[in-house]
Amino acid sequence: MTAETILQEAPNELNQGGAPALELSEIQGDVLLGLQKLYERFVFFEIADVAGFKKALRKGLVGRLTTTTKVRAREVQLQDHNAQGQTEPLPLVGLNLGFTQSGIQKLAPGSDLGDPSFKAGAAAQAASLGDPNVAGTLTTWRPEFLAGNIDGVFLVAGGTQSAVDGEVAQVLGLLGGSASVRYDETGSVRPGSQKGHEHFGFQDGLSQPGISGLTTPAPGQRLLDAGLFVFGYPGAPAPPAPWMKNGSFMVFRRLNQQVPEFAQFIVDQSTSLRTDPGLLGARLVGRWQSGAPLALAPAQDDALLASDPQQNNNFDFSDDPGQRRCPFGAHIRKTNPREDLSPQNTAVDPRRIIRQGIPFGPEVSAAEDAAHATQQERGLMFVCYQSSIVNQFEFVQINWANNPGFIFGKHHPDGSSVTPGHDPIIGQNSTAGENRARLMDEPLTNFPTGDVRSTLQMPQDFVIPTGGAYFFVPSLSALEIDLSA
Ligand code: N7H
Repeated sequence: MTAETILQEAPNELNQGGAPALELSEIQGDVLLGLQKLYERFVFFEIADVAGFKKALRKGLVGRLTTTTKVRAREVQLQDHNAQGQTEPLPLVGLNLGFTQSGIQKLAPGSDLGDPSFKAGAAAQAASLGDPNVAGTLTTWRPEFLAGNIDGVFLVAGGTQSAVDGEVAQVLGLLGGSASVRYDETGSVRPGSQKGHEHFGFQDGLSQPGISGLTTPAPGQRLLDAGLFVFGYPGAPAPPAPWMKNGSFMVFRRLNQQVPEFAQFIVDQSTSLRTDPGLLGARLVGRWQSGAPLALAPAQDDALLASDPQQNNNFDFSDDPGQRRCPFGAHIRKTNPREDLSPQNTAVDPRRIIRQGIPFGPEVSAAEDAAHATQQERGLMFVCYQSSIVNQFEFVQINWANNPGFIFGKHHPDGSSVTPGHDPIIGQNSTAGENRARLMDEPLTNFPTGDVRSTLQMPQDFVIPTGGAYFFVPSLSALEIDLSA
């Protein structure tokens, strides 16, 4: 089927299993499926002239936004393009738009969107997420994210830098003087064989929740209520405002990654623990750099398994009660413990998020490699979508990743109890001021047998938050009618 046929045939509204049809032409395209992106520019802005901004919305901006319907059609267009052996990226661009609490107040004064963390804003919440702070004052955030003047963000994504820049120029032209750019940064997919891998070298974007009414689930992929991610469907909190239907909360976090330091740490620790560096890295993440999960490939990497979507999520940890395959503290087990909490995942499902981030910053230079020290910032522009920031993103970061006791009630095969430790990738320990040292249990594998007790000491952070903002990403008709009324 070609992209054109999909465009003509794709229903804008889908229905599956009795659930209300998803209004795909109302939902912005990054939320459920993700804008197609090799480059993505985040343009954070302040609204200077509310009437002028609303006029720009009605006069052209809303019409340029990329819907979920369009993203689906482009998936087919890109498959066609790749199947024809084309290697040049298509110059497609996608545009999405979200607003912070202050932006919403300018456009719809007095609105309460019902999420206390959205209302407080990301900067106010960051200390409780464990971001480095002195008595609540954030010490690693860029000043632009602390100035309190970000009202919204344009996400401009595409296949080439020039296509993205061209779209940003169009958007800024339509805005005229009604908004001023407060921060602007471009992320990009990493080059060559690292395409799809984040800066520590691990394949990203492998495990996403399935959406009822939209996804044909792969083995091991849970099919969840759309309302966990978009308002107006089963599973969503009751929206205080009717115009929140088909909208979603977006969390943006600018997360620096100390890549040369992380690489050297893995080398040093694997030497002192007498283990293989590739395996040690995999035990921190729960997947090999290729993406193969330790749950299915506990002893050695398996590139075929890694690249097969029918296999690479087909596990639930129920056959690994003693962390012989995957440590309880590994990043993917901490952030999605699957059957560890309850049979059928019922305790985990309400915490899931849809992740749509992109790396930023240059590749590690030879000088950085030699010095084992970061000289140029790089990391992940982390983006995730949910219908409750409090119960989803923040719950996972605070109660799971940062909590050394989580996953609770676990035991070693010898029956002794386990403290899994911090998530070694994103866990933040701000409980002892400047001493942010963290631990993770069982960096050394006991697969298939063995009873060696080991602990990984992590004196430094490898992921350092440097900014963030919480947004509401409204439906297209909310932008056309309610917010611009
Ligand atoms: Fe994580 N990493 O390279 O280690 N993440 N993450 N993440 N993450 C995942 O499944 C990474 C961050 C989740 O269902 C993979 O797509 C890095 C935050 C969740 O199996 C890899 C950073 C939060 C999953 C990484 C970072 C999460 C997940 C495996 C920051 C939420 C799915 C590939 C710089 C609070 C788990 C994949 C599942 C997967 C990495 C951030 C959450 C490789 C480097 C802030 C829910």
